[in-house]
Amino acid sequence: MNKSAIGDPFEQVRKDKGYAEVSDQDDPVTMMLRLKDVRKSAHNAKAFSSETTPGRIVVPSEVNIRDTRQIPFEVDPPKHKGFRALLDPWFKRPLEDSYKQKLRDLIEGLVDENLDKDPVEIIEDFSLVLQSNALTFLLNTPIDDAKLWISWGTHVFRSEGEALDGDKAKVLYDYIDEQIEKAIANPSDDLYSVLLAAEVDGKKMTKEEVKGVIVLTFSGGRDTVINAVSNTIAYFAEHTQSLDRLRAEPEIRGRAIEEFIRYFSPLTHMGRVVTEDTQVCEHAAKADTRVSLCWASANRDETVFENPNEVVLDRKLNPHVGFGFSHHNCLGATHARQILSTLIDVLCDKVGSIDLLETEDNIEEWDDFHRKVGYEKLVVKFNPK
Ligand code: EMZ
Repeated sequence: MNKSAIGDPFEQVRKDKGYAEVSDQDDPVTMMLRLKDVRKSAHNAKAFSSETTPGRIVVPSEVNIRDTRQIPFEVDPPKHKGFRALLDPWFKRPLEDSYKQKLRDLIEGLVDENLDKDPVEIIEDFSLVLQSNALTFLLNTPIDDAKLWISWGTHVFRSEGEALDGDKAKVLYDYIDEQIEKAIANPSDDLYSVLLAAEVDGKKMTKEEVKGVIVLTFSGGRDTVINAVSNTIAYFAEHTQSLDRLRAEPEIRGRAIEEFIRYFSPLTHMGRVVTEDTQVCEHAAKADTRVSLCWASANRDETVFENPNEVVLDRKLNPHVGFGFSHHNCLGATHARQILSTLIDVLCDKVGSIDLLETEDNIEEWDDFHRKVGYEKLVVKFNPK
């Protein structure tokens, strides 16, 4: 009964010193491991900037595979504020009834298709399909567009194994360039057209800025959502009583979603660049070096969370940073929460139990830290209620 468990490789180092130095493509990273430091630094854009060479704040660094600045994620305040003001209302559309209904239909369809049938491989045949179809709702593009995106596989920048893959990334960039040209020729009510017509701080958005928002929407919400959905299914497979409890107590489902995000931490960490010589946990961090805010470690901080390595479905005090923290908190969080909430509703309504048949873990390696983020392969069988 531990195939669905997500461990915490940072525990000892977090307790002992609070930071860790790891290597990444000749541009080392000092990881911050405690919740307090992570929150404080996320808030302090002057000392810890997101606005450096595009791709550099991502760990592993993406400087070799992209030139486009992702917006608003690689922009600092005050410029960042104008972009968020434009984007926030659009990314809150998942709260609208019609959007919720589309998600419900999609997820119900997927579960129905797989109920009481042969085993289903969740990563490729469920989570990726769900994520890609749901992304058409977020972009407001035809649902059939998802077919092509599904053919790209679970990560747009990585191939099998962990290597960053420039050729694969180019497929996405070329596709987005093409969609932008189409939207210029034939404006519609999709996100491309809305952005192309938009102004930020009195200036029309450039094509490159529009591309930056769209690249982020594709890449930031891809493996993160896939991990969250797959981990939730694996968890219920091993903990039928949790599924039963959520069925009986719908009022705690909201808390359960936050707890899953804390426990799974679909994005391990995100970097910043140090703007002037400073200290991180009494460790000297020099100007122009990289640090990272380790959401996954902060979310297990034993000085904040009681029983941090347990899933407590109705956890009351849960100041997790699974969606980041401060001004850069996740733009797609409303969409992601709505996906998880609909998934849980549909599973409660239709699925009695889930058999866990085969798993192959997806493990990230940061030097000596090996962290499971999800699965390469997850085969289950859904048993009807
Ligand atoms: C970047 C990042 C954003 C990056 C919220 O995180 O997600 C990563 O998965 C991508 O590789 O490019 O979008």
